[in-house]
Amino acid sequence: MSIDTALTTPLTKLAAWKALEDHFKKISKQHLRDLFANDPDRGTRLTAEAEGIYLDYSKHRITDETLKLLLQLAEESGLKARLDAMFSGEKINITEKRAVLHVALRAPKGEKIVVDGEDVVPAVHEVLDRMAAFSERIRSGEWKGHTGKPIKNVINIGIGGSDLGPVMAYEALRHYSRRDMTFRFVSNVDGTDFAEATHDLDAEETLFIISSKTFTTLETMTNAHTARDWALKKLGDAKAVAKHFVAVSTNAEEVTKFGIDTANMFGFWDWVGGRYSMDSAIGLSTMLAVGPDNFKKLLAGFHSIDEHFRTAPFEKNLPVLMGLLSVWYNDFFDAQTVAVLPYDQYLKRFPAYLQQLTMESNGKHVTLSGEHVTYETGPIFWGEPGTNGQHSFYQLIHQGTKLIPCDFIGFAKTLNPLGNHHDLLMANVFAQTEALAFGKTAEEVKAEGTPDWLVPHRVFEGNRPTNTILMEELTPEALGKLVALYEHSVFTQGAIWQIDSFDQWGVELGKVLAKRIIGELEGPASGKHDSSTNTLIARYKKQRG
Ligand code: G6Q
Repeated sequence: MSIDTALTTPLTKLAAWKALEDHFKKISKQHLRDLFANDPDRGTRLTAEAEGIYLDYSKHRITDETLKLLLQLAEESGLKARLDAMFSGEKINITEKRAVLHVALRAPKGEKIVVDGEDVVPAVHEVLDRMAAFSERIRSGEWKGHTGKPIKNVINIGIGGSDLGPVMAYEALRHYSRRDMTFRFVSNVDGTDFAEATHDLDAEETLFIISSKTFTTLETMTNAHTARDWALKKLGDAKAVAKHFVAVSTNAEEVTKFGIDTANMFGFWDWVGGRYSMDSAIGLSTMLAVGPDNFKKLLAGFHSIDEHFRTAPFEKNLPVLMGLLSVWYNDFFDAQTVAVLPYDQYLKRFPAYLQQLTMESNGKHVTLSGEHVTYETGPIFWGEPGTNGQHSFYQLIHQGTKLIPCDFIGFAKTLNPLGNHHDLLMANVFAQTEALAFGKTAEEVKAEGTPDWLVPHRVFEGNRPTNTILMEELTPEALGKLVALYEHSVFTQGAIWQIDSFDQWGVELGKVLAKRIIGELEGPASGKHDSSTNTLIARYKKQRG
């Protein structure tokens, strides 16, 4: 079905949607205990594997019929046509009239992706090559700071998409990073962020990467100017900027105005959304940390899942399956959130990264044609690494009144073999998904000798759905695969919901409103706000003194 045909029919009028509504009534009360008992092969059958990612989706509240209808929904929604449109450079971000081509950032040399009549792949590789050459100069010590010392500290200044990917990737790939160098990330306009990131660093050995697609973002530009003052105060010469500041941006004019030579600027393009940019030049800090070869492996991982998403039949397509299951809970079970639970300490920032990827992409209230949606769109994403979360919020997932589908992510091999730590960690993954699915009945609790009055408190209803994502080892390649898996799952969901997953008008409003009030904090108050805002501004100014 073409995109246009798909979009002329509202989602809730599609045959598959109606069939799913009826089907939901029939199976919503079925328990995973019974689904497994009646189907001994379920745990091997309802799984999919591609590019080293094993996805077990058997512990979901679905039957073969559910899957059939969800796949039919994907067909009727025109997912294939939308996916092809993205890969071929069509302007599918319709509100910003932009192509959406993060997949081009990891396309190998020689592939061809055309936007506005121009093949963009050669330009992608030209920037990657410049990044690699620069990284080698910094890492080898050939690049010297203003006073002749090699660079030992790298600080990325950026926010949102220009921060969350780099921080997440640095933490995730710390095992592969240069241990004799320090990497820090400043995002918040709260001066504390900058002060703490720099207080123990020597400016002579510090490089700032100013990462901003627009080079006009309030937080980033404030931090960038503070960084320049900090560096110049210590280095005492405006010429030092050339050796201690580089920029990652699409805005050469503003970069020049700031005082950074465009020879030290790494570009990207308007068809890279901020939250999809960690594999563009925005990943410069990642490349500096892990080296160009590992960065290439990261890109290769992304690309392998791009190809899988583009070519695999939907019933075996990991991002499509994950996206459809997310729609199933979000729209039929009314689940409000999804918990992402990586059982790997290196992935501690992965949930925060996914929060932006998923919520900024699919937190939309109108369809592509501007109609208010009549169904739920993007769920709230949240999470923490296991096993830490087990000792805090898992209580609510197990015994609370809310249904929270969870993604458990684990690796067969650890990067830090220490005694039996890894087996203990992974035992918890398997135990948690088992407990969430099957729970513990009153009979089982009683059989343990629990007094009657305590039995209800110790019952676990189970029937809590989970994905288990198992991979061999957390390598740069594996990280690329994992991120691409979620990117394309987000795409799948957005396509079904008929929304623009690639704009972010909700973010723009905050940027405008804050600018208006800054003037009032620094000058006379306007008194033109509501009574609450007027009072808060007045009180702040009085207490601030
Ligand atoms: C991401 C958003 C947003 C953006 C930041 C930073 O998709 O657009 O998070 O990345 O607002 O923008 P700049 O890179 O332009 O500073």
